[in-house]
Amino acid sequence: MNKSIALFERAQRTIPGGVNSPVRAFKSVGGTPIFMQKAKGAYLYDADGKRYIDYICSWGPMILGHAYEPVIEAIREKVADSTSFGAPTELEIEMAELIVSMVPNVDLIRMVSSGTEACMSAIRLARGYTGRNKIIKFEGCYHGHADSFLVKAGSGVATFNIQAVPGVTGGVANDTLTAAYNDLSAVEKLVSEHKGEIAALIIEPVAGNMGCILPEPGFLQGLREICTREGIVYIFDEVMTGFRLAPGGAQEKLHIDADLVTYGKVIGAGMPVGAFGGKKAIMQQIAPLGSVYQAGTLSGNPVAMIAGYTLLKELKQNPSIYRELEEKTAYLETGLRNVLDENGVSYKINRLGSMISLHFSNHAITDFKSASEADIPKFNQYFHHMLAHGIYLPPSAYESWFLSNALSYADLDETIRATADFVRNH
Ligand code: HOZ
Repeated sequence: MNKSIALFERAQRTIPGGVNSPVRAFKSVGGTPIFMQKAKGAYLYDADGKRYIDYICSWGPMILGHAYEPVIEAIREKVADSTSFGAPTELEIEMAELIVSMVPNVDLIRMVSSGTEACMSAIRLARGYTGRNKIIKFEGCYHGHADSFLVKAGSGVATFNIQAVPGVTGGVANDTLTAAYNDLSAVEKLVSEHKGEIAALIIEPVAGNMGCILPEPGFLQGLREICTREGIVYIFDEVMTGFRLAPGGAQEKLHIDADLVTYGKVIGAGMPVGAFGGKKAIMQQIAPLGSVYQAGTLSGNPVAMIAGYTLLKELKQNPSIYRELEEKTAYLETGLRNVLDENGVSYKINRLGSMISLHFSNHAITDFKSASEADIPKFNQYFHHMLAHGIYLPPSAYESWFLSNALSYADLDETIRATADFVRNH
């Protein structure tokens, strides 16, 4: 028996389902989750010491690879000064200044401890600012596990096919309106049916929680126009896209201005960090400036701040990283397309920058419905084939893959070869 099987059996005795976050559970792909021991660069090493090429990157943040030396060194140095003060530090100002210098449309930014917390706080702020209750989100988008977002959500909620989450009250669910991704007319309809009631519209500008799904030309701009016209706060959830698609995230890459932006994961270089920020007129409603209350003992934690600051500074100083990442991901895309085409496989690959996903499908994947009509059982077989070949993909067709710049072209070739091997035998 390998160690992961034994550890999973043991974990289930004290941890619900044996995992601390459901998407790790392998419940939909089947089998036993792999328990990791360490990681370096592009590679993960499991409890038995087996090596995997990593395409999850801790769900995004490891843009420069795992255990990136400058980040580790900075943490080592900072942690000796204390793990938490519960009081302000100069480093928090440096972090805020760095983010404001990198990201368009952020005048003020508040640090929190996760992407969930960032999105939850942004929605409260939008409600406080507008005096309205309802929000619009998109089917298959995932903004963390706060009650308001667990309606037609992506990620684990989609993977486990949970239709309604027990514990989310009817009142909260009724205030969350949903539309299909890329369907501007559905949003127009909601807005006219709920005139003057909608506080915010929140979206993943490139969706990463139903596979990778790209906004169609004009979609995000159309939403911008609706929000401006109707006085709705336009929120970009850049937990995955922030600092990954470009130094200024999707706003910069796609040339769209949001009113509020949320961050997580990347902003802490893998430490538990999130943030929300945006226009001064809205952000100054937050306590202690205003009375929209939001707080956290660990917000701006020094160890987390130094990790994120070190990574973001590196990304700012070396914009060539984005070109290299794009080239590597394009190389992977071309290689996969070649072997899939040669073997007559029905597939769709969606990609923007270093976010990519492969769906076994003969129709375009543009929203949650089309993603769920792809051949999920085939993806599950593919996942296990790749895992057996030392390639660690997300354990669900409803997740984007993330590349790191630590990947070598030899790693990408190995991934393409393993895919060729799969399609020849299935
Ligand atoms: N949004 C991430 C995956 N889609 C979160 C990972 C998790 O839930 O553990």
